[in-house]
Amino acid sequence: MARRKMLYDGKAKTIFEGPEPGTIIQYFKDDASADNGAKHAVLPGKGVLNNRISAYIMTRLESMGIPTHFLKSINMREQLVREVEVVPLEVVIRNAAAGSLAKRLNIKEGTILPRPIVEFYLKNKELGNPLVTEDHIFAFGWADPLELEEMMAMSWRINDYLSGLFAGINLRLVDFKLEFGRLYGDMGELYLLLADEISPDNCRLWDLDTNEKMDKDRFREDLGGLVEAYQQVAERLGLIPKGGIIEGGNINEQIAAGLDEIENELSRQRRLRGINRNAPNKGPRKI
Ligand code: ADP
Ligand code: AIR
Ligand code: ASP
Repeated sequence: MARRKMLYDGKAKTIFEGPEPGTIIQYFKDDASADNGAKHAVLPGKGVLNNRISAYIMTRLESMGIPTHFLKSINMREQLVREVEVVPLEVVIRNAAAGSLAKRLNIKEGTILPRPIVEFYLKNKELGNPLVTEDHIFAFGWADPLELEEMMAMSWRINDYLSGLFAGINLRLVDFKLEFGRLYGDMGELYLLLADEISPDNCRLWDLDTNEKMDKDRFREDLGGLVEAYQQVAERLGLIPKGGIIEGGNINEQIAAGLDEIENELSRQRRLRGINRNAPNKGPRKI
């Protein structure tokens, strides 16, 4: 097989050129990082679990009307997604205080917020992904008001849906981070898709009975047992067999390779809603 072209080597994923124009492959690595890469470890099995969890969540979201970049899983570490122009913002939704919010405003970790709070961070590693306001976003052109409105509407719906999905497996969705991307139709019209990944790397998930942390805070706070926790999340979601796929700290490649493929059956027929007012008004169209 010809060597694939690598497009980007990130902290947790490598991006390769896809088989068709407009597609890319996300390869989920076992690398864990925190503090903008200052802290790093390789945790065998993490990539396999995140690939699977994210593929599943993206298809669930697609089925309730959220357009996502996910097309299908290729193997235990790779998935095919639509290539998008990533909006340079991280959208964080919080239901309870934790992490940087708890620290910044001195709120006790776990305090339920009076209402979900949305925050935006600029995706800029050199600056350490700073918190920004809507005014910054519009003034510097990182997104326009229509795009931001669409991203926020999707984020609220995702929060409602995922809070219920995780509550159903006895987990509290404390907070999470989303990334969105722009896709242009052949008439220049603009669509926004949910991109990147949704996994315990970018969601805080606490066991509802014990408050045990089942997400990347296990690594950030040196609690240990990250892969076991991610495996527990995948198991509760019914994505891996009971008993798990980790043996002696390593992934059982045979079981992992035999897991069912996940396919986003809705993505190819979805009639996306263009959000660009200036685009020719042809109504929803297939892409
Ligand atoms: P980081 O960039 O923080 O090191 P990752 O290791 O997760 O993060 O790398 C994945 C990169 O791919 C991210 O920068 C993310 O914004 C980008 N990305 C995610 N989904 C898509 C997509 N559908 N098209 C293009 N880029 C994407
Ligand atoms: N997040 C933000 N940047 C990268 C990630 N993964 C996620 C965290 C957490 C939420 O966004 O995983 O779920 C809020 O993070 P913080 O550090 O701002 O409290
Ligand atoms: N993923 C980011 C980093 O590597 C931030 C985090 O998740 O804590 O620093």
